[in-house]
Amino acid sequence: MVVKLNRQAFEHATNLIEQGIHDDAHNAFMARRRHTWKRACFVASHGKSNDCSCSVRLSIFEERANTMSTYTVGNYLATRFEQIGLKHYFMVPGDYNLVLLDQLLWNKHVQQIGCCNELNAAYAAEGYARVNGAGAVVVTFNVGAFSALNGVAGAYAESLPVIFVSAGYNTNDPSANHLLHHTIGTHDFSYPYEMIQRVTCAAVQILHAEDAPYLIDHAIRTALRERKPAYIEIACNLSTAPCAEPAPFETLLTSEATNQQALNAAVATATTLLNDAKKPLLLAGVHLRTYGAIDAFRELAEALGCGVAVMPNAKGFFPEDHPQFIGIYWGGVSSSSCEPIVDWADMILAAGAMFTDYTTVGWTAIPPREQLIKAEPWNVRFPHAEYTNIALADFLSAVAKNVRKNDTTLEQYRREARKTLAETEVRSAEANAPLTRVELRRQIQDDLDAKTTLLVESGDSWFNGMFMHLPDGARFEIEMQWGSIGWAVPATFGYAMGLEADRRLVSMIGDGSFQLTAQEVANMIRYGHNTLIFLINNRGYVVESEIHDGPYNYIKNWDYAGLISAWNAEDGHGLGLKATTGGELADAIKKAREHRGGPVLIECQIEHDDCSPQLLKWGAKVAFANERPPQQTY
Ligand code: TPU
Ligand code: MG
Repeated sequence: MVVKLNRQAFEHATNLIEQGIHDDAHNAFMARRRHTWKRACFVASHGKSNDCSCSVRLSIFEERANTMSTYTVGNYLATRFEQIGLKHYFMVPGDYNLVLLDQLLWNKHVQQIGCCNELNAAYAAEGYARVNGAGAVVVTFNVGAFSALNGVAGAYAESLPVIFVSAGYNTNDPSANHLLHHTIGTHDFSYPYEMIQRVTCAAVQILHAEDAPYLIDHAIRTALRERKPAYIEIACNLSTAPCAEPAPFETLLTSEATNQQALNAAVATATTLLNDAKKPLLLAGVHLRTYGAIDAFRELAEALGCGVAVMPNAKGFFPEDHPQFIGIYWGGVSSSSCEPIVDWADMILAAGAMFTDYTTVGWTAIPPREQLIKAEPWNVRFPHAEYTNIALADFLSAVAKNVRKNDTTLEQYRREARKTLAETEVRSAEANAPLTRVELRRQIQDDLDAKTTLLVESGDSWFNGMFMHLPDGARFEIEMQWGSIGWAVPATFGYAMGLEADRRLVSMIGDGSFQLTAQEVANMIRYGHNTLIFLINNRGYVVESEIHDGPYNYIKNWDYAGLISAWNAEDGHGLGLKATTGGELADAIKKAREHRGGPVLIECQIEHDDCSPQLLKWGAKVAFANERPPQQTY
């Protein structure tokens, strides 16, 4: 048999065989060049070129190749993915990472999920980490990594461990003085790694296969410990290189331990301050979930018996049906009756709180230093002392065991709340009347149940979602620290990928934000997610209009509901509906509840100026904070 060989492919195959690389995924790839592969096998085992009909000798060689190396660098990473609890990872292929993707496919327990672009893939991994504890995104060299960067930085800001994997250049290229595609066209290879280092808690470059186990483990261990993204770059010619089998997963996990002396001192100080206070109050912050302190916080709340307010980015971390819940504390835009009680308290224990311009309404809602115990992930700040090396959950739980009951702030809240109850009741609108924000909110509120996660995008959706009541068991997701519009669609996709089978996901997304990353709805259709999206079409960037208006806040309208049929193409089962009245919305929600096999998008059309009163107030305060003139320094 005379076989015409492609010289380059032949050399590549010979090279791989010499390295002992021969697995299923690689076989599938090589099927297209079967003859070249067989000839290379034969030459490798006989040292000369010949007819490759000798299948017995060939299989002996293949067997040897298989036993020579059972693990590759890519397999190692795939095993670690599985061990950290990933059932999916998100990716976009590119020539540098194709072989790595083959190597990851080798692990059948972790599914590869393609996204429309790398920004979406990173957001999807971030959304997945919210529900699953960790996520991963795999991209190609530079062009893929740079696109993903916004989502990775977002995961850092939101404290979510996302393993960010990129293929790197071939290890031979720097010394060969080569110029490469997907670079800025210089011989400098250092800038991507340096840039990514700034938004990850650990960044490693695998340039030698023997370093892979240590470096991969270091990155993953740091990400899990610090609850932040970590970067792993694997040279494109190393993912198939032989590699040690991963050590047992337990060896990877190390947790920092609380310093017992510091804990004792901090608990004694906190107990004295809380017991001496007349009006103690608890404030739940965003880090409670990140650092596994939700249960300990509740334990402390029940021991203290006081009022419990929740910061906007911690909504859902203390049950809203709990008798001690007094609402969302967000300064001047707090839920009804909450702000006066927080202002009235004389000692506040803020657990895992982050006081930023957004969460404090332009720095107008920070409890005074002398009335604040600020329990942070690894330290506790008192008015006159600070103790470090204390895990948040350990601290809260220990204080709970020492503190005396004092329900003064809760009793006062109940008095206040009785006064304002009548104001918050909302009656349903006429079915044929044009849809309003109040009616929209009322109907979405009615649609929430204990199995729902409500995910809200930046914009007025924050405010609409924030002041909805979460039934016990319902969850809430918001990206308040990073606040990048376009997050919600792909994060919804990623979150739904990791969601428990008996739960449902409802997302509220503004028209402006939707336009950034809309195409990921196509993948919700591809994977048959039963997600419900309320697309709030208020014709533009209303949140920006309320901070500072101008012509730039008005955008091209789209037929949002109509997009679904385009994305369905020949095989999808998404459903796009439009609601312009309360009656149409009620009808659409009913249809959405019954729909199966794909997402439902309900385009809700409301007036541009029909926004939350809280947004108006918040927008004015944030604008004021933004517009502070530069300080004179002379
Ligand atoms: O409800 P609404 O109209 O406020 O929401 P919509 O329509 O989604 O508009 C959001 C407008 C908005 C912008 C333009 N919110 N924040 N921004 C600024 C911004 C720009 N680019 C990114 C990536 N993130 C941002 N937050
Ligand atoms: Mg809008």
